[in-house]
Order: sequence, then structure tokens, then C-alpha cells
Amino acid sequence: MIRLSLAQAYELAESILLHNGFNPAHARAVSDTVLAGERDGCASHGLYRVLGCVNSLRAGKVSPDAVPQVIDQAPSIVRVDAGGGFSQLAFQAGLPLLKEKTRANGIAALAINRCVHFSALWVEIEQLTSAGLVALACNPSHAWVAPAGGNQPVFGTNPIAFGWPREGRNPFVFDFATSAIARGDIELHRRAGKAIPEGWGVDAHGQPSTDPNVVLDAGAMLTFGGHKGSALAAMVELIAGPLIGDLTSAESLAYDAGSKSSPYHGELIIAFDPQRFLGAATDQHLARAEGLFAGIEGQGARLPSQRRYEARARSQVEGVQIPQALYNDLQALLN
Ligand code: NDP
Ligand code: PYC
Repeated sequence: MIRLSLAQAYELAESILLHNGFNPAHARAVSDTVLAGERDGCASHGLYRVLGCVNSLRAGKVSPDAVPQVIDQAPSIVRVDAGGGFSQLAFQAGLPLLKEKTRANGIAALAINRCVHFSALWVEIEQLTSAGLVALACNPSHAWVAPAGGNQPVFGTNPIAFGWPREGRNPFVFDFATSAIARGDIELHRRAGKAIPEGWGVDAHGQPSTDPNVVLDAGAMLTFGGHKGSALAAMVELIAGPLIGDLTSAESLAYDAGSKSSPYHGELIIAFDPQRFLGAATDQHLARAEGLFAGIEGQGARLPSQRRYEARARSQVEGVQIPQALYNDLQALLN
């Protein structure tokens, strides 16, 4: 392992992205995201993702300099056309109007279209909870995941993330793939030469496999929770695909045409303003929510994101550690 300060990790990502042709705005936005992932102990969506960013650019599957266009679609709907660039800058462009519409209406949605997407969703969710808003986000990816009862990939790994603001505390945030695990984690097992646990994927005949090469290259990933994860994955395909006029995971994979680039599709973010729902009773009801969290933690269970917040506190003091092989692969992108 090799240790980097947070500043060094950011600088490494940004210099690679700039060197390979991304403009400064995209390089900064993407570096912020991958640094956040690495800092919070989410290696599958940390510095490792810079390899995929450069691969996507070299394959001609992401714009290095697209300028997102913000469209005031309806009283409660903001649309941002990412123009084939990474999602981060599009989210940044749409965020102010999303907040404004949420405060005005109590609920509003941001639909990002035509974006190349590789990031963890909690990065965006936290930008809404820090403004006192409740938030929900989801998106398709590439069709890698079989539906419950089948063995042919049709869904993406389709993450769903939710955030709830908490006065004076880190927000309650969960963020997970509707597959048993993010594909990035299986890729990291492959890089490390490790088998994967049973339940993550199947081979080409639908038989359980613990070989990451088989699951990634020939078989299919599985949904979490059987038919329940499968239905949630279908919901994500629908509300962050056809509903917002964008691609499904199968269409994204077809567009990829074997280049192994990051998925290209849309993203849906919905925000809720507790003040608008509750008015003068807001504090009273948010206090009741605290009772729920106390009921979870009071019996020794942990809240989602607690591990991440602990990793963040640690990284801010100690920096981060990445495998030497990843560091070497990243350095090679500076040549
Ligand atoms: P995990 O299964 O590792 O964890 C998902 C969530 O569950 C996290 O909020 C995590 O909190 C929480 N959690 C884990 N263990 C516990 C526990 N014992 N008690 C309470 N909460 C727990 O994540 P996935 O592999 O499903 O997804 C990882 C990331 O990949 C996500 O950030 C997701 O956005 C991203 N992703 C992005 C995709 C894209 O298309 N852009 C596609 C698929 C995934 P904690 O972090 O604190 O452990
Ligand atoms: O890890 O499944 C994943 C993933 C897909 C797109 C970005 N991350």
C-alpha cells in the first residue's frame, strides 16, 4: 500500500485528468468526487475510477469539455443536459435551481440527461442534506445484472441513495447498488486476485460463481434481496430512464459497443423541504426522527454511513492508502 495525503490524492487525480485532456472544470469536479470516495473508505468509487475516466475519454465516450445546459422544465422540475460530459458538473449546474424549487414547492426533482456516470451518489445527497433538505437519488448503469428468476443481464447495478438532515450531526444517508454489490467491488477483487463471496454473481449458465472473471466477463451479477432488489432495480430503470427521456442500462451498454467505458444515461434526484411540509411544527417532527435513530443505535446497531464518517475523520488526519499497483497504473496515465 502507498499512503497519500488528501491533497496529494486530489492532485494526482486532477493532474491525470488535465494531462489526458479534460478541461479544468471537469477535472476539478471529477477529482472532488473521487477524493471524497477515497477519503470515506469507498475504494470502489475512489481514485480507482480515474482509470475508467481516462479509458472513457480515449474511447471517445465522454466529452472532456461539455458545458451543462440548465433547463427550467416545470415549476418543480429542473432538467440539465450534460452534453455527454461526466455527471458531476451537470449536478453542480442544476443544484441551485433544484434547491430554489424545493424551497418554493416543498418537493422538486432534478433530471440530468446525457451524462457519463461513475460516481457514488452520497456525494450528491450530502450536498442536499447540508442545505436542510431530504433527498433521494438513483440512476441506471450498464446491463450487468440478471433479474431474480433469470440469468441474462438486463439491469444496471442501479444505486439508490437517500439522505435525511440532522441538526448538529452527520446526516442519515444510505447509498447502495440494487445488485448484491457494486460492480466496482468485484473489479477490485479481480485486481487483487481474490475470489468473490457466493451470492454476488453467476456464470454463463446461471450457476453460482465466486470467480470475478467469470461473473464480470461471461455471467451476470445478482440483485440483492432476490425479487425485492430486482423490482427496485426495475423501478430505477423506469424513473431514471424512460420517465426522464433517457437510456436504460441495456441501451447504455449497447451504446458502449464493447469499449468498457463508464455508463451513459440519466440520473434522477428528488428533494423534499421539511419546512414546507411541516411549517412551525418542523422542529417537533424532526426531533421524533431522532427518536428513530436512537432506537436503532441504542441496541448496538449502526446507522448506514457511520463507517464512512469514521473513515473520513481518520483520513483527514492520516491521509489515504491505495494499493501500489493502482498507484503505478495511475502514474502511467501521466506519461
Ligand atoms: P455497500 O453494500 O457496501 O453499502 C451500502 C450502504 O449500506 C452504505 O450506506 C453503507 O454504509 C451501508 N451499510 C453497510 N453495512 C452496514 C451495516 N452493517 N449496518 C448499517 N449500514 C450498513 O454498497 P454497494 O456496493 O451496494 O454500493 C457502493 C457504492 O457504489 C454506493 O456509493 C453507490 O452509489 C455506488 N454505485 C454507483 C453506481 C453508479 O451507477 N454510479 C452503480 C452502483 C453502485 P457505510 O458506507 O457506512 O458502510
Ligand atoms: O460499481 O456498479 C458500479 C458502478 C457502475 C457505474 C459506476 N459504478
